[in-house]
Amino acid sequence: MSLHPVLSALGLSENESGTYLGNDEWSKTSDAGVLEPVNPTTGDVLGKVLASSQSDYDTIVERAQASFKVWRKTPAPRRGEAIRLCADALRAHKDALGSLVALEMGKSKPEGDGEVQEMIDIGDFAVGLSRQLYGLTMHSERPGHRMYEQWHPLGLIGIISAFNFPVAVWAWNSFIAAVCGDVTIWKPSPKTPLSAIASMKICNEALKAGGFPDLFFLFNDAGTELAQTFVDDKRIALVSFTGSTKVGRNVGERVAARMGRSLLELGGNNAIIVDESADLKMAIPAIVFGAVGTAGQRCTTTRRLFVHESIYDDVLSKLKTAYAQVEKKIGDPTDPANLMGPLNSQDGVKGFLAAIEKAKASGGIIESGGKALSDRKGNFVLPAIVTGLANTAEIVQHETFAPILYVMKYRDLDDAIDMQNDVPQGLSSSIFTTNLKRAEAFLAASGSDCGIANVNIGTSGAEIGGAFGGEKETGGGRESGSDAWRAYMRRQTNTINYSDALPLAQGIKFDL
Ligand code: UN1
Repeated sequence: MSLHPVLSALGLSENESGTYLGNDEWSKTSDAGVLEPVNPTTGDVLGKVLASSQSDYDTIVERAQASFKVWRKTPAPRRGEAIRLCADALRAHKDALGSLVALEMGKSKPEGDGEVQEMIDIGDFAVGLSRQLYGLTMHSERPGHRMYEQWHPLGLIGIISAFNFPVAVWAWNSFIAAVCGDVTIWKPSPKTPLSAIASMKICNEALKAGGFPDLFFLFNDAGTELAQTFVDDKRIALVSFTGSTKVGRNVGERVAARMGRSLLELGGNNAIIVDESADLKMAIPAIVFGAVGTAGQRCTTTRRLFVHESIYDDVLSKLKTAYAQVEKKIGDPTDPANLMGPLNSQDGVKGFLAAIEKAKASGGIIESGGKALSDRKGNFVLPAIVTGLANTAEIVQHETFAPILYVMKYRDLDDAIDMQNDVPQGLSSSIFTTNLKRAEAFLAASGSDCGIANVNIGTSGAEIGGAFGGEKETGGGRESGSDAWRAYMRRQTNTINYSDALPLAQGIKFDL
């Protein structure tokens, strides 16, 4: 095995410890299993990552608790300074880390760089936020009383992230949590441990140089045992989980059983509606980026398309032309000329092919792609456009984490909105229209039921400034911008009596 140049550019070796224990120490445990992340472009193993043991985990939690005791007393703007250093370090490493994300996850180099940009952006956002963790003041009903609320750090935050955003989702959680005064412990996807290790090294070095305590810890699990310990651990105040609805449901139930908090970012089944007034010069590229970007492995990927019947044939033919262009630019994701890389794993390819078979068996017509590129190494597929299925078809209702776009026709906008809402998931949605009334109808309370609803923008590619997340089986969590920070803090309501009397609320009399 020869070391890939993208790894050496970040100072990584063929054998890495997957456990950051704090105190500038990476675990030397070698009997807890090994992760072997695979290059999805070639099928070759990229390196070996030593997994963490139960005793590593215990050390991490104990050190994180000790760190929290110090960090919670550190003024929030000072906490912001720590994250400013992390964002600056990421700026310096953007190209190298973006390449590693492309290499290990398989997304295109511009999307890998974009993911690192999201980390930088959330870092900047967190720095500003560190001076804006506002509470409200209320008017007390009692004379001589003052009432207000304040937000305190919550404690240890657990982050379980998925392979598709191997670094940005960690930053969304850990940077906001850090300015909130929390300490985070990260368990990344076993498919992308190297991107996680590199991110930890970059940020922890920056924290150390700035004289800050350990805020970020990391462990990697070779099986699922430690992950379960983590989810069940009462010392972890909040578990932020990104992944499938199936696993997320289990995480949510287990955390609820111990009265902990969870933040769930689960599956999506995102749709775009294209009405008869839409500007197709914008709609077509937005649909194609939404459907084939990250090879269909974003939770915000466009999976369903509802097109007004009057322009249906035109849209379908334009899409097929665009897909033919994409097919010419499928290849090594670290080459910036390519638009689409491989799927992250062979399991992903199997899921893609099984969905195509199921679509065909249900009467679906494959208008474009729908095949694995089995003449090449790696996990490459041709993205699929499928017509002829109703929104109610089982496969259309299901999130297949691969580039498959189901295209359907509609006549009335109300029907299109009903269909777009009629799935178990509720993450992202959008409409392409130049008609103000239809745009507003889509955004109204009776419109899209998703956490994200856009006009003349696709379903993927959300900015960090807004709250990110969705309804129904997407899990209800919100991360990133707006007031999502509140999930990482505990609210305390304070009433102070500065009078000489003791009036009770609601005018209750209690005379001794
Ligand atoms: C995800 O798909 O897991 O909106 C997150 C987007 C990105 C985040 C996606 N900013 O596509």
